[in-house]
Amino acid sequence: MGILIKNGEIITASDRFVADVYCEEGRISAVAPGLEKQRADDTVIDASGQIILPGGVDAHVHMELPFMGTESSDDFETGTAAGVAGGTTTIIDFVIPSRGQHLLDGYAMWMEKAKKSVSDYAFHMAVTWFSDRTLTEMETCVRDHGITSFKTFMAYRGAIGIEDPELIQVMEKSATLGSLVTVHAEHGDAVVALQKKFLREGKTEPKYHAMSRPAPVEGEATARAIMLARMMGNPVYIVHVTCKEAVDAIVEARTRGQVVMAETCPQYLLLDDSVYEKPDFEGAAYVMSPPIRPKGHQDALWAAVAAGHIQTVATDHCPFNQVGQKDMGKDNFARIPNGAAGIENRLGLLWTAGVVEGRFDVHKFVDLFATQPAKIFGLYPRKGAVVPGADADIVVFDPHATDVISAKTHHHRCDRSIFEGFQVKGKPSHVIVNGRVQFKEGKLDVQRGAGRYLPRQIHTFPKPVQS
Ligand code: DUC
Ligand code: ZN
Ligand code: ZN
Ligand code: ZN
Repeated sequence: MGILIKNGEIITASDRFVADVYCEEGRISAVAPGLEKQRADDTVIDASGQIILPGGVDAHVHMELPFMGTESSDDFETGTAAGVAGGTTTIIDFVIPSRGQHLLDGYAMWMEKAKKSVSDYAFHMAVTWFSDRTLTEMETCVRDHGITSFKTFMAYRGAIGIEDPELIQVMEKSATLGSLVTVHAEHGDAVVALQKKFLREGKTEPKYHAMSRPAPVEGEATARAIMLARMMGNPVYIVHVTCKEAVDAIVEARTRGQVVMAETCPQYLLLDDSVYEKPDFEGAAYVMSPPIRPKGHQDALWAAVAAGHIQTVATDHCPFNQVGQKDMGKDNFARIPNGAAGIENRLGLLWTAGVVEGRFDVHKFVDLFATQPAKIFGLYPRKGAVVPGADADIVVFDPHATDVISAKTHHHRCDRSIFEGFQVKGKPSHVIVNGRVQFKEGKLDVQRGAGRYLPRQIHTFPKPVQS
């Protein structure tokens, strides 16, 4: 049986037009006005007055990630299901091998965990330490498993972070493979020094997490990563950009013609560091790295998004419960597990704050939400597009509906929402995943294990204009 979506307005990264969409066998087979049912048992969705969007691609999530003595609280099933409820139908998670674990062993472990996903998934490979196998295993990742991007952490030294000489090696190898290096940019040594200083002074509350990772920590590392990529001749993608200092480094490089891409997240666009002043340890819910920034940085991020210097908005979804996880750091901010939930909220927040509030147009929205992440990470046009031949991952979006975000009603397996009480305008009425309606009028109907692993293509980036 197929699905026929009638009379919706299709919005893509470049166009908008009213047409019908027919899906069969998991794919979009036709996009045209006046389509008819093909079979008696076809499902027909009347999308009059609604918008048709490609399913969202969240290029930065961490399901069941072992981290800081615990594990992120959404597994691949609950986390991808929450994504579907929020119009995200593809995730790119990270294989993060522990020290001593080889890349391909990490890959096997993550493949096993991710089998329960309800929607499709891909992986970035984090290089967290070096062995004599690392470089050849990077080749295997790209050639045999379609893992065409590598993640590096300039922070978290001694755990998953690497040193500059190792980052340079990853860049050198990646340049020969045509893959993309992505960077978590924070100056690891500076963070450790500031953490120690605050703890020595008896400053243990959540707000000192943010104060131990101020904007210059990120600005310095972002600029350094960009310069290293320039020297080694690599394109580079900076994950979760939060501050003006990092934006300045990115804009400077892009203006010179260097191929630098950047991602930010709704929490960095919409929250400011007053969240760390909440009483009763509630500030811990906002402990993530990089932290939420003081007022002012958000405007710099919006401007960079509008100008195209930041190309994607992902979530860094990495939930931890306040009770039983965040409270591990009750007496020491450095022990609060870093991360928060967000995969379900990206669509509503970005549409509301971006389109409804007039910061950018609908096409930019689709680009940030689905098309650019799919392109940059080698999933386009199978993902990120409403065209014949693409996977049938579609959001039927009601722009008139409203919603209030709350931990009481979200699908994240997490006891807090960092967006508690946020009002959003627009909400999916139907979410189609791989040709099946998996969310309809507020209710999920997902299938554990229905998601498939997505090997990714190599995306060819333009050559730098000048280097
Ligand atoms: N930052 C977080 O807040 N959580 C997971 C990893 C990261 O870089
Ligand atoms: Zn990170
Ligand atoms: Zn992350
Ligand atoms: Zn409506």
